Amino acid sequence: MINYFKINDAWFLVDLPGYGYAKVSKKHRESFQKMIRNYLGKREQLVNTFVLIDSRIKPQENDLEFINWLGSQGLPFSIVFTKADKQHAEQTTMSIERFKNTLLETWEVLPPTFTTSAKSAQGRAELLAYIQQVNEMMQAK
Ligand SMILES: Nc1nc2c(ncn2[C@@H]2O[C@H](COP(=O)(O)OP(=O)(O)OP(=O)(O)O)[C@@H](O)[C@H]2O)c(=O)[nH]1
Ligand SMILES: [Mg+2]
Repeated sequence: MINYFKINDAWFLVDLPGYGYAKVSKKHRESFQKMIRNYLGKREQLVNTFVLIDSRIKPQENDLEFINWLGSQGLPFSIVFTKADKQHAEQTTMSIERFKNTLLETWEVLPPTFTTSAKSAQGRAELLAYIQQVNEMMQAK
């Protein structure tokens, strides 16, 4: 399911399903991936993709693969590390550093990253400010 959220009558926030970790068959996962890549690749109105990554886990092959795909297609994206409330702040920092270092093995520059929690609202202001900035840039074009 793709969920569209119309914000301020001005732009859409689109929620796509998880592309790999879901507890479904390999075949199902592959068709999900195809659908998501097709959507992102063909959507001309697309301004930015937020890749949500659980801040507790070590870099997963499917996340890295997807991020590398976005990069190879020249699709702008940012990484949102989620669930920061679920562990000590130092652990979150270490986990995110590990993720960034893994990306730096193949990429020269990192995309914008955000450390967030839906529970504590950590990172909310930063993320909203970023969205506003990106939208203003779009309007200026
Ligand atoms: N404590 C905590 N729980 C969270 C946070 N973000 C999400 N959750 C919980 O994690 C569960 C999964 O959240 P979803 O937003 O449905 O995850 P999802 O990645 O969109 O799942 P799919 O769309 O199925 O891939 C829910 O029970 C949320 O309440 C967070 O920052 N902190
Ligand atoms: Mg979801």
